[in-house]
Amino acid sequence: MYYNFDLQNTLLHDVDIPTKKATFGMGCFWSNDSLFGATLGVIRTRVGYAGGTTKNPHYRSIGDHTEVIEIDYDPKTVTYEELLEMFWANHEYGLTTKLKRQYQSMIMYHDDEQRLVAEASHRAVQSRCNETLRTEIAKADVFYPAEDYHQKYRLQGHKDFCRSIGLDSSKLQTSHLAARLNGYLVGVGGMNQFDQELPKLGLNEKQAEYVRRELERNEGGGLAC
Ligand code: MHO
Repeated sequence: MYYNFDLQNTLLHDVDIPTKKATFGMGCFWSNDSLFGATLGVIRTRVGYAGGTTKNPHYRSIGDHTEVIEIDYDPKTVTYEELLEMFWANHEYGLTTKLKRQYQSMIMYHDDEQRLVAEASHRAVQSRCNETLRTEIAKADVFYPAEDYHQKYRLQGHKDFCRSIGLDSSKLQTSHLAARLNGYLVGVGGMNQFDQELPKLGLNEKQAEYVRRELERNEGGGLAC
């Protein structure tokens, strides 16, 4: 495979393969969106509110809902077990951490298989953890997508770049490229993975250079909200 620097490439917004869904609440959804977006096997991400009873939650009127990320993943490339490992490794879930309902630690399963795997992983983490886990496991119910400005939040900070890849509101929750860039731009995924994926993402050389510069600057910097 070679990389053509001159031709106008097709940007990889749409990936049409069979996917499964995973839904996690693990604190502020901006950072989780970047974390999972750059994970191999993750096809699309969107952030929103779920797990509560109040109707039509919004960021400023979230009611009893929780900030969650909904992931469309290719189960042939990444397993639910692997996504759960990332879940446990990337947020606070001890009962002594006092957090509001907005940031509840939550696994929302989409089928019985996911439920069993989630329950087993909960037991395994609990057995090596001194405090009681605050993580809830519940059946995925209504997911309310968050406002556009919360989707791919880190990527949207790069206005001109977003314009250059044609990112409009119709693509914020569906674009594979946007999910990836939302991670790479803050240093998630790493340079090697970015360079390997570059030929299929369809970025031109100027865009690729922009991403490399940001990736290098932010790598290892953490994902604070
Ligand atoms: N520290 C951020 C959290 C945003 S998040 C989407 C803020 O206060 O705006 O919960």
